[in-house]
Amino acid sequence: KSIEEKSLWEDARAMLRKAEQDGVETAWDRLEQQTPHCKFCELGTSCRNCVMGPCRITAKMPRGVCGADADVVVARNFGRFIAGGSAGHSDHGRDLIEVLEAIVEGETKDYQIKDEAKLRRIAGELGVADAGGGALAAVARAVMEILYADFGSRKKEVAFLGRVPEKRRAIWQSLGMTPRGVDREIAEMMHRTHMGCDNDAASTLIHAARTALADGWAGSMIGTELSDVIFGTPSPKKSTVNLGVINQEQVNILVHGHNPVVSEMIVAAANDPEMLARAEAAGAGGINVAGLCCTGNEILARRGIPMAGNHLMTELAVVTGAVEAVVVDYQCIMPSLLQAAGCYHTQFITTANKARFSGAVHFDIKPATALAQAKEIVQLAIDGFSKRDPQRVEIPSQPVEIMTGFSNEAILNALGGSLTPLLEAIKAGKIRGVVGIVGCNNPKFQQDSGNIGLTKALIQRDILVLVTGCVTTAAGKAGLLLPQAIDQAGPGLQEICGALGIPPVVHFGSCVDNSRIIHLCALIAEELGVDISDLPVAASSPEWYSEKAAAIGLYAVASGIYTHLGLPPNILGSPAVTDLALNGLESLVGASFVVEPDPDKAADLLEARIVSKRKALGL
Ligand code: BF8
Repeated sequence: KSIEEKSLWEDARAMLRKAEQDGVETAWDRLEQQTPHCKFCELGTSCRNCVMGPCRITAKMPRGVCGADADVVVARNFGRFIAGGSAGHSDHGRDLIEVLEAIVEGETKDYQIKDEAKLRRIAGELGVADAGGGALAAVARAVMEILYADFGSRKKEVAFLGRVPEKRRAIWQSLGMTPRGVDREIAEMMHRTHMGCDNDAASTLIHAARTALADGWAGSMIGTELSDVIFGTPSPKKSTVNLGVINQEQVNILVHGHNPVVSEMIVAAANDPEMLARAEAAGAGGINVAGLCCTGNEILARRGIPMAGNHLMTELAVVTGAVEAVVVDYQCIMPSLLQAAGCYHTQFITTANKARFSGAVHFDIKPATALAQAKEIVQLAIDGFSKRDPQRVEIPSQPVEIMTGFSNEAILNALGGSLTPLLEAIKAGKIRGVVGIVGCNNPKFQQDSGNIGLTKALIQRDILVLVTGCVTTAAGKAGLLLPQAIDQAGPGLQEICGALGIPPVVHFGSCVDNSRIIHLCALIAEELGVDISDLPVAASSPEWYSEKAAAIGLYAVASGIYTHLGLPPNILGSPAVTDLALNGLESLVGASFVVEPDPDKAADLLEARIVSKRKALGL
């Protein structure tokens, strides 16, 4: 692939050229080495679940040693894939409960409850007595206990199930899909996929959906809601995006990973006057914290901290040669970053015991000592500033301005406190529908071409786009997260977004914040007295790569949202599983997956779905 074919962006292309000169290997290089991929793994027909195997299923060898056929093997592999993704988001959510516990127990002063009103609102929703007037610590403790219990076994259903429209709950109930405890569904998925358990592909897939629902309506939702409680609920603000946010004159610290528990402390430490004085004493013009991937989305939405890049920009950010430290927590952190950092003066700093990288500087960040530890990390970055080699620095591109900070609360606020204006705009066809475009980069695609192609095609058709995760950075770089981007939208969106002063592409946060989108869909469905599957809404992940993205896709579908993927998961080796994903789920949960790599064709499919839903609603 030429450099132009690898990425849509000038900042990426410049850094790909520099990486070649500097001898830094990137994901694109490794993809080339790994291509062609193992066909059995691609089709999902290889099984490594026991040591009678490993087995490969083919026409000539239609069963593994245990007797499992392609359908069973593919379903088992996909089930475990979904369990992995659900575990990632949900363990992230649990870490926030632990921080809330540390606050409640008085073990930390570094974290506080920033959005008391939201905590009380959630407490009321969860049935906590005296949620509005009780002592804050007692209310917080009660919420903590209820949410901890969401990870256990002795539950009939997860705590936020009350947010799900009744019609949807009835569908789940009839299918045995109602999510109980997060850990329970994940453990049961591992159990079912052990040799000799669930040998019915459809049954395994139903449980995969239940596991994914436990992610969306519990693990991720807890992650979002408690992050808002502890760090504040996002509200609209301006920021900037792309590699140009790296500052030549300053100590540059990039935070990467997912949980705001670490990145928020790094931001706080970098703003500490003493640390700033030390940076100046080291000859720097200040301390610049910028984000990568989803923890970047967290501090972008809440604090307006600039975003350096999405998934495939993480290595390239280091290639600028101007980064003193990359501070990571967990998920989506390429192990290669350690080698890339080693080519420059960049320190690679890990902060979570569950995400260690051999050779990295490690801090086991704990709530009680988080700020002091974050200051130590910032000090390491300041110390690194003098080691930067100016000859090897190249910062490409000028930052692009963006508008960020949309949450359901912020949307309601912008609408004057009720969803009615939004529903009226949808009914009048000014907003014909809403699509959440979410997820990743994958070097199998030209970086962000699918993300941007689809976003532009939809807004032209008066379909409002909500973005999260790595699509945020893509949309931002393309100038689509600014109110003036309504120029590129259809007349209806121009009118509505113009009147509200919001962009036609709305940043809704990180990947766990897809829970905001399903919650919003549930609120709209309730308001209209219909099911989520009746709404003119859809989801898409044009360039997805991860287990987590698959879990998001599956909880969207199981929640009734038609979901487009730019490439299929590794299931094509089973016609039965593939047919269920693309067709059969429609009759079960009222939505299915559709796979289409071409963004314009994908836009046609999503538009057609929206048109049919509008028609069915009499719109
Ligand atoms: O959780 S979008 S590449 S960073 S998996 Fe990862 Fe995909 Fe980015 Fe956020 Ni989500």
